[in-house]
Amino acid sequence: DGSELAEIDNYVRANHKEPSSDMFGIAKNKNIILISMESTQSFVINNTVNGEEVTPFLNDFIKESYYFDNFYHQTGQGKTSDSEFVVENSLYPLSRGAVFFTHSGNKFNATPKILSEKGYYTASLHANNKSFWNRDIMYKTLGYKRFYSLPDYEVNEENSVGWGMKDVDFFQQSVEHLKEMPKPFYAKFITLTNHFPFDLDEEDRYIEPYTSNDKTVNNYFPTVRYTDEALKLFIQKLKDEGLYDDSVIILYGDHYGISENHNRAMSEYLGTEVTPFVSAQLQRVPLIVHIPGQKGGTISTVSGQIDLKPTILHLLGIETKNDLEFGTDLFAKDRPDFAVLRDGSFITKNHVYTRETCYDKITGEPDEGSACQQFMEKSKNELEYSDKIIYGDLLRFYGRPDGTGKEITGKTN
Ligand code: GP9
Ligand code: MN
Repeated sequence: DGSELAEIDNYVRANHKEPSSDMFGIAKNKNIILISMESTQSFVINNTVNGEEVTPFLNDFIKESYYFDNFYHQTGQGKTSDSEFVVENSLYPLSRGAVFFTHSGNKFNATPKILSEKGYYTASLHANNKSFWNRDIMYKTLGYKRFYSLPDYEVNEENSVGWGMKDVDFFQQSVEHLKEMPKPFYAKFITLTNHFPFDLDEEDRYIEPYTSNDKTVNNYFPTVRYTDEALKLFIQKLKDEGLYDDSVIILYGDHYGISENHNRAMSEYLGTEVTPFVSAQLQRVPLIVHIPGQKGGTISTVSGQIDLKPTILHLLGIETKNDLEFGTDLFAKDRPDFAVLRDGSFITKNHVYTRETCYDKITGEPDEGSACQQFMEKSKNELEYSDKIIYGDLLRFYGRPDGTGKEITGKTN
């Protein structure tokens, strides 16, 4: 009955954190450029392979942006689509299947929908078949006005590799689409070249592969480096077109690129054994937030993709205190250090809990004390509450009829 929704609502209310007054509305009416970086994990940032930087552009860009170095992906089997889901709804994806397929008929209160209502033009850009991950259907549910997919790009033999259009060409052609969009816009770009099995043409290889007996790990580095170059050219183009200063640019990694099947070569590369603790720490993905006029800095709060929605809305000066969601503004002064992964692992300020073991972050060794105990229920609750919202399509009963206040209506069954 409706009490289920009331319980979830109470939990969300109790955990809501007020936005930082310094940051709230700081980017009001600016464009939002959201970039999903395929399979990009944090370990490549400020790192080298064969003595060469893997992400020279991002390493520079970070210096003039906010960089979150303890930011985790929270995806499950729905991979890229799960990351889109969690980022735009501040709800967890499901433990099985892809919510983009299983619940595209639900009611959601996603960032594109909220921003559309505030006068933003909203678009997703991805040079793949529109029905991949059921995006064409789900994007309507999320409130997108336009999906620039395969037919909106000139794709040929020359500018394709692996899964499809090369990132450099994708971004270059996408700028033409951006130019024709009404302002302000919320535009999401999904890169593709750095996708397993990390195929790349010789001419696009800016660095040499790693050398181990694991081809996947070896080839990962040159494709990451290639996307880094594509991003550099894209940002330059935004500057040339006069779009840079009017846009908040947010880059994040969608999910891991190197699975646990490659622990041996990864141990070699990292110079440390990939234990379950290290494996959980490898679920960090980069999050870079560039705000015009802001110097930025590195922020080490433990956080996840679930936190992006309230963060973006607050930067634009839009309140979220009546939204049913599980994330916390990344700039909120008293935000807790916390991220729960979809497999139930969780990370706090000093601990990592994974595979039923609580690890001390500094030593990487099991902590026999009760440090993780207090977060176990929170982790379980959040995932369960989020699942209930999705399985029960509970946002149907959670209306904001006048666009301002929360109102719980009707019964849930
Ligand atoms: C495909 C792209 C990659 O359109 O999003 O999908 P993935 O396999 O990473 O989910
Ligand atoms: Mn992906």
